[in-house]
Amino acid sequence: MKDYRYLLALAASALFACTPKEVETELPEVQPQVEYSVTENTMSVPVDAGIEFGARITSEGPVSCEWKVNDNVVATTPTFVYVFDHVGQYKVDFRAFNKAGSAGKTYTVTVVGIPLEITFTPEGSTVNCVMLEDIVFKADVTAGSKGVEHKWSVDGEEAGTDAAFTFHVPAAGEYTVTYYGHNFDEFELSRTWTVIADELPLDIALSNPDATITCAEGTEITLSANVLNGGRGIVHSWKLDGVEVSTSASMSHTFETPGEYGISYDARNGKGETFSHTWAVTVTELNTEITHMYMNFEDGVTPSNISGNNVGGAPAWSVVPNPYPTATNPSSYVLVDNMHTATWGTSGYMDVKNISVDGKANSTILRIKAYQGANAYFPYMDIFINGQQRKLPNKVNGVEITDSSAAVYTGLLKTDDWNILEYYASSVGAENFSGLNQIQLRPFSLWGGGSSGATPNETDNTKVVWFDDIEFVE
Ligand SMILES: [Ca+2]
Repeated sequence: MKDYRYLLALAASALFACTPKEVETELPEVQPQVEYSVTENTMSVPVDAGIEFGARITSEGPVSCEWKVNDNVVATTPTFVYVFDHVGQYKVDFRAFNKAGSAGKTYTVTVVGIPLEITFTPEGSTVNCVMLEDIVFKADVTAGSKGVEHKWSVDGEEAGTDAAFTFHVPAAGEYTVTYYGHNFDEFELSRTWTVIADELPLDIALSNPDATITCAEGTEITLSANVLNGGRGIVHSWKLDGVEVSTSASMSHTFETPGEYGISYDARNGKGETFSHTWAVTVTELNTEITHMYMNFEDGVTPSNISGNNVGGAPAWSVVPNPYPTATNPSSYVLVDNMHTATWGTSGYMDVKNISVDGKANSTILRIKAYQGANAYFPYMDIFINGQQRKLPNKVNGVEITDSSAAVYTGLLKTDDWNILEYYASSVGAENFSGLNQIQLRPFSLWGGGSSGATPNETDNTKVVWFDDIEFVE
């Protein structure tokens, strides 16, 4: 650069001239005498700058001039400007001729390029991030931008050729990001970063994210943990009632016995992040019953094999629309025993005769629904096996009666819903109901089997009870 400025200064201040041949009037007696604006034979100049060369002829007479760059004639004037557009070394020759001879000078010109200068982003050589993050790398060229070509690579694989490169970190791990750039003058620059990608925070999807599990006895429960992120160094621990049963990503257990259980899952990864979940497990008795519906009255017709009390000369029993449809019995039609206008004490008996239904012989339970509202009755039924035996249900609304008393039944019988009453064949000394042809319902019975009071009222003696769904259960 120093040489270059010196050269230009000389070029601007010197006086240069070659005398045109046509004005030549007399022969020169000596070869040309020349002064040069630059006396050094070597110089260094920057590429693409215009360089002025000059020669001043000090001798008398006509002289021809010729400038050559690498042996190519580029000018025939004493002064010329030349642009070196490529880096390299050049030979610049000047020659002045007249009839007496010639004089000249040779320069060796070194044309230098402009070094590539880049400001890189990120600044440091290590980039810490988490997986799946986008890291933006930039090469902002601040000098020597002519003909710059960029090349980015990740672990040796070419990844981009623009000035900016976005690296989408695919997974946890370590990566080497390399930049290589060069410009027209073959100046090069390279840079390397180490990208250290951590995992995402621990995240686990459970096969069952609920807090409670209900299943029947004998059910195998399988739970699994699908580690979505942060699984490096993970340790699983499944516990059943506090006892570890699995250290893999899943656990299975067959619950043989009804009851309440607790399952817990704990996970911890290599960074110490944790994940926990607990399940309250309710194991119920296996429902293996097979039911055989005998009568549900849904055709709206009063069956001919039912008989009982008359009131006012007409049967007290009939099939009617269900006045109390509830979740327990949402059906359309039911059987009613209506002796509301009767003025005498009665148990309101109704016979169901000639009972015939498939499966009865295998059944051990006779089940019937009854709606008795607030009536202070007890649902006696006469079962015609081994004679005529008057029985209360063995199970009311799913609760088995083990200690029979008026208070127990009163406590179990619902006043605002249908009751599910179950009578066991065993209660009349039978293994099953194969021998059953007749039952007699006595819905208005008092404790001990006696009849309800004579005068009806709306609180505990309406003398109306509804029935539905007579079925046998294996
Ligand atoms: Ca019904």
